[in-house]
Amino acid sequence: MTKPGNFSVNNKRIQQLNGKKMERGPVIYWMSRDQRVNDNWALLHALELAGNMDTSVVVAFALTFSFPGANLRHYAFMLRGLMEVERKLTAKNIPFRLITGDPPGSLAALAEKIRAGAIVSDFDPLKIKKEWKSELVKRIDIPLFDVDAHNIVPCRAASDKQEFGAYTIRPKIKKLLGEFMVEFPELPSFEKGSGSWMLTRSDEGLNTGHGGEIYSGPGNEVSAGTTDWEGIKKRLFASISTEVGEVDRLVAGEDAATEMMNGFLSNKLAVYNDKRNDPNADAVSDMSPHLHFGQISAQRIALEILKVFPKDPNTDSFLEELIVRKELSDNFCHFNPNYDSFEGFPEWAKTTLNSHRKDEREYIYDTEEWELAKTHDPLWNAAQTEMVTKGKMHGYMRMYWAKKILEWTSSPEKALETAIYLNDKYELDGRDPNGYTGCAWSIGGVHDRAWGERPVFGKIRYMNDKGCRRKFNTDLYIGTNRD
Ligand code: FAD
Ligand code: FO1
Repeated sequence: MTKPGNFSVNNKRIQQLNGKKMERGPVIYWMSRDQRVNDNWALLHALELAGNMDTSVVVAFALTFSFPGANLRHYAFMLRGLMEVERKLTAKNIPFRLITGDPPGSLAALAEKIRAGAIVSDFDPLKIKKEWKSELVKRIDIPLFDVDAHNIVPCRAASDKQEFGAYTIRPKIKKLLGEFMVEFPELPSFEKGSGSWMLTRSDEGLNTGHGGEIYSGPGNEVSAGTTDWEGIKKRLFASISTEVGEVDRLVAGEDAATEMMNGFLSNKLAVYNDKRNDPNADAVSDMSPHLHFGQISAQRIALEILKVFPKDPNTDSFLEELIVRKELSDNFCHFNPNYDSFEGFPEWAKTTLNSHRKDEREYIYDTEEWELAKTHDPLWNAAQTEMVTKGKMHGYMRMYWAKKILEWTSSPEKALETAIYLNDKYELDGRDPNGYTGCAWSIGGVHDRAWGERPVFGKIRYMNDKGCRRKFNTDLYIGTNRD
């Protein structure tokens, strides 16, 4: 059994977050943002580290019951994807461990328990993940690596600062695409008991036979062998909000994501450029929930397009969204810690919004009226209803939806807070850098320019229902999204 020592994971994807030296012991891949087995540079790097050190790999997912803004709708989708991850890893004889409790603590406990030699995490620009990693670094004496498995061009390679907009990051990304848009190496299978690729003796310690679960510390549990998903779900669903129902329109998991990608490429890509801004046309990929949970790699989607489809306005505009827009969001969140507050807006936007703070608002709604879609505007109510009932608002409507919240709320801060609250509570793809950036673009002019000045908006780009009516059949959209 040859040990794959090198999966050609480009070094520019990898950053070591502490100065510790590799020790002899299993390598933990701490799966978090990129919840998939195939096309996962972080998993591949953990395997190549383990191969070079002649040791084994354990994939661990630290499940917290209190992920901000997350509820039944999101956890149900995520857990379904994780169950498939465990099945796929087990088929390759790569052990998977679901650990619960506070992630930094439970990771440190697992590393201690199996005397791990290193931990590999996946890059995530959100503050919560940076906090988890800096907390973990304080509790371990082994290397913690961070691998960008989410972006085609790694966020830290594309730029070393916050970019002004798509027009400034696009050339930087395009210049590097040749280096990073490569085919993924095949993920090998590891025969059971194949010498060093099996877990070291210490892992046996995990399987202590307490019904398959051991407790590595108060509140921290480590599954062993196959995870007791029903038990986990029972405990999790008893402790989170179940007010927002599951979305059954979209099937979770890596296989379903691949099927959806193939369906989009063969049936919808050809009309994407013309129809993508028409919420009545089923012309967009619907891939954002699977991308958010990392159940498919954006690089996989791009590779499949470039392999099969000729360069044309449809592929260009889809890849612009999938690569430039999506990676611009990571750039914004990574370099701007105020990505979810008024402070994070560009200076010109703060100035203009400040000078219109006292403007008379034609309407002022409170959170409950927004949440229950009880405004005077049937088009806005339809967009809110689409998000609440289907778990995914059409991209064009998200801009209109957020801009009306700015127009009919007492302050820009309240507007941003309301938009993020509703977006993260109801969007299956919420709690994502794309969402914080989308709200900041709509309300605070991030990545946009100044437009003609008007009440409340100042020079922030304005949208109204007349503009929507010119673009698509608003009555049809309202009719299909009635509560
Ligand atoms: P497609 O048009 O098929 O695009 C394919 C992929 O490209 C998307 O899945 C996404 O990864 C990326 N993409 C497309 N548009 C954008 C964009 N404007 N910015 C960044 N990436 C983009 N996206 C989220 O993933 N989560 C959110 O919570 C979210 N909230 C938003 C809130 C507002 C106010 C706005 C204006 C935009 C928001 N977006 C969010 C961005 C965008 O609307 C969605 O990514 C898109 O609608 C997802 O649907 P799709 O996958 O069918 O899109
Ligand atoms: N990541 C984790 O590592 N552990 C979790 O328990 C967890 C829960 C969760 C719930 C909803 C949600 O939308 C995301 C969640 N994430 C969790 C993070 C997710 O994996 C993504 O990394 C980020 O949300 C996107 O950057």
